[in-house]
Amino acid sequence: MKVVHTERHRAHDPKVETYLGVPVPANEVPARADSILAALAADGGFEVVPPTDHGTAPILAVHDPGLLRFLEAAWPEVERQRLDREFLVADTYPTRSMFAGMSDAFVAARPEPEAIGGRVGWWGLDSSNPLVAGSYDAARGAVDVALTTADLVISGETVAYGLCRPPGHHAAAAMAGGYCFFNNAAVAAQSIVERTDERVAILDVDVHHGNGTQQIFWRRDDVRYASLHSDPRRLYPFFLGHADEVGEGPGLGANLNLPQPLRANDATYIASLDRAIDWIADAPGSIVVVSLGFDTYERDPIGDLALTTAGYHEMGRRVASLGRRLVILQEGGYHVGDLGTNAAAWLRGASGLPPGRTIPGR
Ligand code: SP5
Ligand code: ZN
Repeated sequence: MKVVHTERHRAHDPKVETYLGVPVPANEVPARADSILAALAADGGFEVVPPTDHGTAPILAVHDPGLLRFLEAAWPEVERQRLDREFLVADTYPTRSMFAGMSDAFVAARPEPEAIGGRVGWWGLDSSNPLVAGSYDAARGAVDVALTTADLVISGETVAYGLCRPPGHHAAAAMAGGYCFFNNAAVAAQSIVERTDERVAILDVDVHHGNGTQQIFWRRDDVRYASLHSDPRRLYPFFLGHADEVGEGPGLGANLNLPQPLRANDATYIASLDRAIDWIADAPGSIVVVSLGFDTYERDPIGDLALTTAGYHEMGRRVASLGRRLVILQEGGYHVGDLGTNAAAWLRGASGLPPGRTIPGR
């Protein structure tokens, strides 16, 4: 299997994030990609290839140009003002209640602030998403990885894996958040729709609901979105991801959320996965974009489900059994020690290979 990867991700190297206002070690770190690459190299069945530069046009096909302008300008502005800090997050957000009673049109006409402190809240979901000196460059690299993975599949590979870092599925059209800056999977899906004129499905198996992907395709029927995730009553992103979110307008019925119970095991989870797979099989299209997270893992430090390495192999096997070509893109997964082993297991399953010797005896 081809693996698309670039060292550009290293530029996004936050040391600290904040959890409920308290500094804690960052979770979304370069060592995640190292873990995956090491496991795939040890396996031997993977060929690493670099991405090609796709420019900003595919990003602007799903994102507000203001988000791109902000992300590009944010760190230079921190430096220009000589703000002495290692990362930037907001203090102040345009929360819905601030605009209660005001018309949609009036709210939509509120101007983007000029001050950096206002802009970072305007374009951000949450304060545990540190933006650092190299975040923009790394995020551009992750989009190129996603698009190159889509290119490989469009030009004939049955499956390819993009080691995207930073991840993407929390990023909405006009919002970064949740360790995500650009929505890699949404950009790839949009590009596939444009270039194949086919419908595309996105299957999101990160432990968190992909609120950004859902938002981008909410009113569309050409990209359907299915997500398995921890119930948002318990876990980030808290405000979206419930089972009654089914899309609106032309997109009505093209969004499927399958919230999972606390500590869901392989059997429980895979029963839901089979539902999502059947739902995708019901619609036309030959390509599925997989938002692949391993924060569903039993030892993940921020998730609350209990999947195992063996479960990942079975998941990959079942997703491949759809018989569609797969553009597999990395999202979350924060148990750095076991991340690579889990990725290798999933990808071996998706390739129709047995679990293999990279599975530990544990
Ligand atoms: C792509 C992805 O997986 N994004 C996840 C974003 C999660 N943001 C909230 C993280 C809060 C971590 N809190 C750690 C507390 C452990 N008890
Ligand atoms: Zn996640």
